[in-house]
Amino acid sequence: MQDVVEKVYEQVVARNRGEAEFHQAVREVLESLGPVISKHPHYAEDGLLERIVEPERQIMFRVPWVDDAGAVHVNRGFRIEFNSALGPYKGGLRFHPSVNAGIIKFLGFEQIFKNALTGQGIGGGKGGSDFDPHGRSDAEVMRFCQSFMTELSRHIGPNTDVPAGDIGVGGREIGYLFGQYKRLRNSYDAGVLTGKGLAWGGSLARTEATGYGTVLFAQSMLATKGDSLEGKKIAVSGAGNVAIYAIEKAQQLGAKPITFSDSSGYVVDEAGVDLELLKQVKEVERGRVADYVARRPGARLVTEGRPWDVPVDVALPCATQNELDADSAASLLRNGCAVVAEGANMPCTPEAIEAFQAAGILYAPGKASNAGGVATSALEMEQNAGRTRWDFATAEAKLTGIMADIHDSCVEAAETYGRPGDYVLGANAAGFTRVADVMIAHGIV
Ligand code: NDP
Ligand code: 2IT
Repeated sequence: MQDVVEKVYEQVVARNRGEAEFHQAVREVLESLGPVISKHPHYAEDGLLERIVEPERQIMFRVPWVDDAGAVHVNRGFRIEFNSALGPYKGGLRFHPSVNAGIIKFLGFEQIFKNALTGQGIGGGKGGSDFDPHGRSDAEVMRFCQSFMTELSRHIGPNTDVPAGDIGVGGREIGYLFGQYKRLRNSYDAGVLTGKGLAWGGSLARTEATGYGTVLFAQSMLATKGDSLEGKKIAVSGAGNVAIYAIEKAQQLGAKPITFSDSSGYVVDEAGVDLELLKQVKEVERGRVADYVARRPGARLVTEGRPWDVPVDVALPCATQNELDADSAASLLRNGCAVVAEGANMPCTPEAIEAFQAAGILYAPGKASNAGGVATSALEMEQNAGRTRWDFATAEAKLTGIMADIHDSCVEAAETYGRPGDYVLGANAAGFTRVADVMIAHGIV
């Protein structure tokens, strides 16, 4: 790392003790900024770097709720409003027992640059809770969401901060959150949340957008080599929103996804994933991956490890952070995998990324390849503001155009800063310069 960025990194570590994931996300961005600052030293002036790594506002609150048996639980709620240079804070809410300030901060930090890459007017933020929705009844999830929103509602608004879904937060949770917000404010502010139901302000293609966008990005990377996804075998991790729609788009483009996973293990289905069955098990029944295997002859369940040992051409990590480490990367490379596109946020460890880059394969960081979700959230906000509704084809065409533009911005920035084909440098440099130019225009705030 260059001296100037190294100093900023050391400050981040000292001021945010023990927040390993946040340090990791900051380090990756700062490492990319060396060549940018060498060429344009003004980006290191006026405390710009020091300001960009410090959230504008961090909110942490108590979320008390009562379970079906009458027992009281106390969870912790978070909203990190990281950067509003480009627009209202925008980013998802994650409900998972592993959530803490460092996790939300890493996600909020990534979101700044991801949102900048979309070219839309959205700042960066993230929130969530250490609440675990697994095994909870609808009524318990509703009471939790109502308590969470009772506090969060003071801090958000269609022009201030616009949350959406992430791990553990899908259509059901967004519904309960919206219902409570509307009740507290006595105002139908559709644009305060995205990922809404289609009958009450949601956008067609938002459900599909993150997974679809990730696969479209992989297709664009392959196109730079005169290749495509047609006929490629794919390993997908996760079995949630991102994984399911990555599998759907990959199948539409003629590829063959053969794995998916959840925290109980991974499934290998050499015949190709039966998507209708997977949706039935995961979206309708909220079941486990074993329920798929029980109904699918030929599919097998592996309860140890992750799907990266299965020989494939393309890997799409779509579950969670640091789920693909150096050993997994070595195994993918040994088996001839030539494309990795991140559907999740920060799923590959720094050592895995280094291995992919050293091997010269196509590797896309999540802030570029999974930006289709938030981009379509911004399209949802646009429809809400105009009190209009586009059909599926219109929304999907816009998503496709945005993903192609993000891909091209990454390629161009990587070339500008002397590392053609380096999508990490490309995404960080292109995202950073968009935010930084506006921060400079706004003065020292
Ligand atoms: P979901 O909650 O719909 O699905 C998450 C999936 O990942 C589940 O199968 C879950 O299994 C698995 N998973 C989560 N945490 C772990 C863990 N610690 N260990 C093993 N498996 C785990 O979430 P999404 O699909 O929405 O999100 C997946 C990833 O994509 C996240 O990194 C998220 O930040 C990112 N992302 C999501 C976007 C969106 O629009 N939803 C947009 C951009 C990025 P289990 O149910 O067993 O926990
Ligand atoms: O990580 C992400 O980009 C998301 N979870 C989606 C955020 C959003 O506001 O749609």
